[in-house]
Amino acid sequence: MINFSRRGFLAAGAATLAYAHIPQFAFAQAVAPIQLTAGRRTLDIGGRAASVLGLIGPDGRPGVMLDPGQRFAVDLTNGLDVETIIHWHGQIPPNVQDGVPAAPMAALKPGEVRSYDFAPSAGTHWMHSHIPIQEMQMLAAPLIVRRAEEIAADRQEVVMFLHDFSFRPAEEVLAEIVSGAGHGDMGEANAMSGMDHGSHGSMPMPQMSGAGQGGNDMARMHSMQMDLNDFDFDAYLANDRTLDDPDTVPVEANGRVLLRVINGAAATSFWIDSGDLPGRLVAVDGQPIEPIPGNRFGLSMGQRLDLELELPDSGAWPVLALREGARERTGVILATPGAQVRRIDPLAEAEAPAFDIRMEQESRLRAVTGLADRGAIRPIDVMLGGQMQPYVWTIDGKTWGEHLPISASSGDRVEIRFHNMSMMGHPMHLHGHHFQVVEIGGRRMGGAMRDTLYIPPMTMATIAVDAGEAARWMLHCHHMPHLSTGMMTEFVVAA
Ligand SMILES: [Cu+2]
Repeated sequence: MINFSRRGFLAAGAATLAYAHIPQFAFAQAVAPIQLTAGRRTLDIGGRAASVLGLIGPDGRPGVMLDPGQRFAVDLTNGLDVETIIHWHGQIPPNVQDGVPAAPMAALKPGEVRSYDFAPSAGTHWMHSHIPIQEMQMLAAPLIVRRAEEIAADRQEVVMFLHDFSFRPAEEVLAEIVSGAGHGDMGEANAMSGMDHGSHGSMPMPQMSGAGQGGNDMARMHSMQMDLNDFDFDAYLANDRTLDDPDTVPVEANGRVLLRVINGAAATSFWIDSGDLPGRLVAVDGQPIEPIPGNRFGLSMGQRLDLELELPDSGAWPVLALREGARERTGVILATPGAQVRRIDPLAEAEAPAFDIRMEQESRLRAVTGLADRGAIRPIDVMLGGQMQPYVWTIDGKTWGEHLPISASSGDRVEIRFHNMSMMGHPMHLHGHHFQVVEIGGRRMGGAMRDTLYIPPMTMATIAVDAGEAARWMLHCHHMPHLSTGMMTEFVVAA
């Protein structure tokens, strides 16, 4: 292993696991910034060359991994021939470093280099362009910040980064989705368009009911066709590969693995299925939860899951990501030396179910460390609306530009109660904060700490957040076509 005599290597800024055991405080300030480049790369998808975007770190691999105590000190180079800007998803940087075009910093021009420097939040996070069309082209990568206890744990860490991919230009894919010609069940979706889609903050919602409470109205809503996937991508990728040629990770017999799953897809929710391997869900969105045993957990766009897996002996174990409501799947293979790896069909025999339509998974999550109790708070109601035709998705009946900001003062406890009045689910992401899920369907809970909460169709859930830096922070849906049509508002924090 590496010892102190190799500090010259560290100064090169390579953020790899190899030196993870070296105390960082001794020379953290001396470490040069990590060089990160937004550029173009070529993948092999089913034997066909695919030109995609990417965020390449100093070791030539996607993303950044930081040690405990290490600052997020990054020089980002825009190696593209178009403007870009990168959002550090799950981090709480100073607002000026948050990475939204013109909010407040302009995007980086081609060739521009910009320096970032802040104390990062630990956990499984990621980074991506905040321009939807670029995120769809895979301008996205892992951003892992390790905890001291993770370094001490006798556990191998494996990252599984998910994406959906089309050979067609992203502009064309987006245009087809937005035209309503994608697919999905328009007739049923239109059946909902007679409803009020939430243009009034005070609208009554008699049909709302809680997770698992399923009254007649709720049953009726769920029996109507919800729209799960509004585009059939050409491939679903785990670590840039399909199951035709999957990422095969060498593991030790009888070992323990921490699998860090990141859903970087533009418009696909997945179930993570570890099959024969017993697992435990130990964190969501990089935040520890009280562990839940199981071998199948799901995540929507923007969300992360940390799964601890126990390897029983030697062998090869696929860990699959199943596209919700469909047969497509992707995944990685964990294999001990010499193990026989059998091929897995990228198409399952049966469709995977819809992801968490009654928030049953979310309802089971409990934060290890939640927000301090500050008594009853009157929630701010936020309506999520929209439909397939015209393909417009709204927050409080508005799209970006005409949006109604949500206001708070720095240090205030705020509760935001999302009402999804549409027939698609919306993974809602708040910038610059970690929030706690405190209510699902009217039932209070000390739920998970997160930065992205999936609100399924015709469902209501509440988050609590302590308003942070006085600034304008984005609150938006992480479904990229939804975001591109303006499903974004601001959480405006006053001093
Ligand atoms: Cu959405």
